[in-house]
Amino acid sequence: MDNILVIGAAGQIGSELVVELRKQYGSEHVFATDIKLAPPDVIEGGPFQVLDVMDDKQLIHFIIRHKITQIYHLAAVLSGNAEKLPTQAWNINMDSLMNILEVAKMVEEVKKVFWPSSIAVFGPTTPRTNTPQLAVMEPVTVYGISKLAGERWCDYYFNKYGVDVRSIRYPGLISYKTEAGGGTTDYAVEIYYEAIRNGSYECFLTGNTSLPMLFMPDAIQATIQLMEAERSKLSIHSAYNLGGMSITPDQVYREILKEIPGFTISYNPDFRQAIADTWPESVDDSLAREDWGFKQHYDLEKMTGIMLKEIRNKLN
Ligand code: AKB
Repeated sequence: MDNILVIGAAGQIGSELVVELRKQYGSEHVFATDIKLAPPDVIEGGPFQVLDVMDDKQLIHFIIRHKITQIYHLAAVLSGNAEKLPTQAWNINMDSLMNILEVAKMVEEVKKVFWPSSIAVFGPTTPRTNTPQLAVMEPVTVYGISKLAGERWCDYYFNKYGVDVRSIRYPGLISYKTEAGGGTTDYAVEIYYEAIRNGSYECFLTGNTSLPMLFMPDAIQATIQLMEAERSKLSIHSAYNLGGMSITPDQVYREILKEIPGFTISYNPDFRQAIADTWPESVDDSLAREDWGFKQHYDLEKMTGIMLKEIRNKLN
């Protein structure tokens, strides 16, 4: 029986992944951890503990004590925040990953590791449409540099030590449960909240900035699917491209407008525009589809209906 450790369980991905993993593996087998408190259903639905992934001794004790066999390491400083504190972000993103890779190398019971990469690994010299899995990669953000270095380390630990580490280059993730924090794609979550709260939204990207995005249920399903895939089927041990839907703020605005007729938007691009301008507009994820069966179920229209309904329920 697997015992699963989720690091970053209070975050945008972690808070939803824990709930899904507990349905599939049993509540008592999924250990949610974070340095801050997680949403009530994560804390009450199974084991939850405050754990700092930067503390390698505490980490290894936890893993041995709870006979952990799979680790999802989701804690990271995202692109926007990383630009404000570059050296701290680099240290957090890299040291935490190295702690996890070392533990997985040392503790034989740990069979698999998941670590999220991002479309931020690409840069201004990468082809921006239908970006291939293998392309020029010259990221210009601290976050992107840390994700690219992380991918290389994952591949290294796989080849050198046989650590079975799996990863996805997530596009922007859109969800209603936990608001995103400090990313360049955050507008695509904020816009729904502000449409309901205020009926207006000031967007920090221009209306025609096209970026790949994925609705959280698709991202959670993809993540678990990749972790459950047969190792022999996987041809990538750095991180798989994942595209989802390519959308602009203007398209999201128009979709919301169909349900909230008075909704208004204004554009006031900030430093995140320069980041978005270096990222792909769309991504070729054919390898994820071929190797482990990735499928996208939600488009902009379907997602918008659910986002508005769920955020209304939450705010009420
Ligand atoms: C960010 O905007 O920093 C993240 C990402 C695309 O990795 N959502």
